[in-house]
Amino acid sequence: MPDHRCRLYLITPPRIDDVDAFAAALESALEGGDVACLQIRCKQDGVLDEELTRAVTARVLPICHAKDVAVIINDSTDLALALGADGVHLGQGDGSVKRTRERLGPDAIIGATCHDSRHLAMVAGEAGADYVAFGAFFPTETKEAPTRADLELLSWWQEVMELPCVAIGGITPVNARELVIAGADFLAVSSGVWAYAEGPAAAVQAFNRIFDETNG
Ligand code: TZP
Ligand code: MG
Repeated sequence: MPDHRCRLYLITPPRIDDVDAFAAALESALEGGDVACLQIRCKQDGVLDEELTRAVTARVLPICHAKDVAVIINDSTDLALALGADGVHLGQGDGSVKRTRERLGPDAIIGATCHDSRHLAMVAGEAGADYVAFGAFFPTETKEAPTRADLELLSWWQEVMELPCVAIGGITPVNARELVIAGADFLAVSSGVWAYAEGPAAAVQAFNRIFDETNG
């Protein structure tokens, strides 16, 4: 059993057609229980939609900050800076962690996609990332994930490293427990919350129940 409580790391849905409707779904989700952060990931066919990122961020920043939920921008340090977000999530092609830290300063949250690689994760940690993200743990339709990560990677990381690790990819309340037990510090979830049959609030509640039950 992990000796700390795992937390939920929300990712925006793959499509947002109506920013106000999404804001309402987010408010509902945050009523469901503890959420550590929201990653704003607005991409169309793998390309960052800057305009939508701006619109979504402006709309949801006050909602998130009222609940102490950090806002993290996917891919773009420029946008994170321009929009006053709390941090940025970098893919392996989104710029160096070191340079990003220089630009955003010591208090910003910087996360790094590390696929299924211990090496990439150690490099990101050395460079000053606040967390490393591993995945995909399960099949997902939200993104074409190039790698599959396994539970052993989480357990190894948790045992050897202090830096928090985030598990991502196809996570739902049905399959989350094993990731928490293996040592994930955060579960990053998109469709498992927004497409949950009983709605986003029930999904957040279900995840938090699992975190409570698996907290050592
Ligand atoms: N990176 C690896 S898998 C993934 C990302 C952004 C998608 C996560 O979305 P879902 O719907 O929780 O699988
Ligand atoms: Mg990216």
